[in-house]
Amino acid sequence: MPQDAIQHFREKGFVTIPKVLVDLEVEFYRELLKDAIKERKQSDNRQLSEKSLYEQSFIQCQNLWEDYPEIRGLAFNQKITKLAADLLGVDALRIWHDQALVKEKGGRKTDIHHDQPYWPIKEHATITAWIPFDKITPKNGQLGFYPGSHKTPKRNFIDIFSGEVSKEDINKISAIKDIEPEYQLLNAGDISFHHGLTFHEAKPNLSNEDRLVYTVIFFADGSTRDSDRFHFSVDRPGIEPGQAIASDVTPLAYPLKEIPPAPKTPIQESFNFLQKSGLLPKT
Ligand SMILES: O=C(O)CCC(=O)C(=O)O
Repeated sequence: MPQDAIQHFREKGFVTIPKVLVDLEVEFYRELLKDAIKERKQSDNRQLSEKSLYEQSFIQCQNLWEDYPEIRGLAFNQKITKLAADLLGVDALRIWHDQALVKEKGGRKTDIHHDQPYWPIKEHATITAWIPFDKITPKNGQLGFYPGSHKTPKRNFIDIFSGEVSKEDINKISAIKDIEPEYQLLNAGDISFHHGLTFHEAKPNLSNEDRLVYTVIFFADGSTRDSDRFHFSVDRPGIEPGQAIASDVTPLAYPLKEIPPAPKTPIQESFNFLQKSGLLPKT
């Protein structure tokens, strides 16, 4: 890892590392992901216009690593996890969750937000690897970051789930005041990393192709749950506020002795509707 990439990440809260995956890996995982998403979303026949505004930003399938053993090779890829650990400056990482984010052709923008408030993790050593399987241009859902916004430790919960985020709400975010987003050009194989506190957004997909992206979120081993805000990654294994977040739902991702098996912790019945929607694993 070049030192200037670490410097860039620490200063700006994001960085793109070029050519992490070779062409063969890109082709292999692209096909696996497409099949997995098709299977997860097989009962969803809605047109884009029939979906909620949030769902018009992307099709979302979480914890694919559980259902699809071959996708574990990507979620726990040691080239990626080592980069993530070095950028955060930590010795060991756990996976929080993975997800496919397909911005469909014609899909709307992804509203501005930062991620950490969605996660009940007390510490701030969190990072997302955003892995595109298409070339990312200004026309197909390009990701943009607000440089330095991760340095403000305040967590602003932005509700991107229930409709367009209003100008009024955006104006309240002091961490992005007078800052313009920096949009990222990426080729398939390149990986964009962002800190959990970095504000970001993505442009609409004005192209004729769906934009296929897979992301994996990691957090420093030893992190603890800070609140009872619901999250599948801690509520499924019953981790209470104050406890270390360590279970087979969020296994060690770096360093890795061997790729972990699917979690044994069962998925409670209350998650049935999210399983049926294809968001969560089947078993
Ligand atoms: O891919 C997108 O449109 C948004 C990605 C995002 O918000 C994230 O990975 O945190």
